[in-house]
Amino acid sequence: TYNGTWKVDRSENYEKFMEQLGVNMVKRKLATHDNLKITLEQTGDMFVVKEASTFRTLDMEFTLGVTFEYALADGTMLSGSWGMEGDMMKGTFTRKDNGKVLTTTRAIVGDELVQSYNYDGVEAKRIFKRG
Ligand code: MYR
Repeated sequence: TYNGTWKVDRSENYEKFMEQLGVNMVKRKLATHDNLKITLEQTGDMFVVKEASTFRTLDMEFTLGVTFEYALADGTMLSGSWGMEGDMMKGTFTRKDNGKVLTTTRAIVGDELVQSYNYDGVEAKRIFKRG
């Protein structure tokens, strides 16, 4: 189950990924230490998500397979949805400003939540521990 609170523990290639997204250097440096904390609560196909970081706090919900909008911390708007493939969450989102696609997955690996991100050929990971 994905339910619970997850605190980012480490990241892989996240700065390159943000650079590809067009995030400037100062923000990339800040985002590397954003203390991201995500709380997920799934009921059937519906997820309630609380996001907290040094940038903002955000409460939202989505339903698997249903398109919704999501703003990145810098205001970049994405539109897309999450789905399930076996036990893995797979999200496909499109940037509203340039039409490029960002894909992301969440999987539980051991006692960690591993989130992968892919944009424009650049892949990154953030690994979360229960907190
Ligand atoms: C959620 O389930 O947490 C809400 C929906 C997430 C949508 C896609 C996430 C992409 C995040 C990319 C981070 C890039 C930061 C520069």
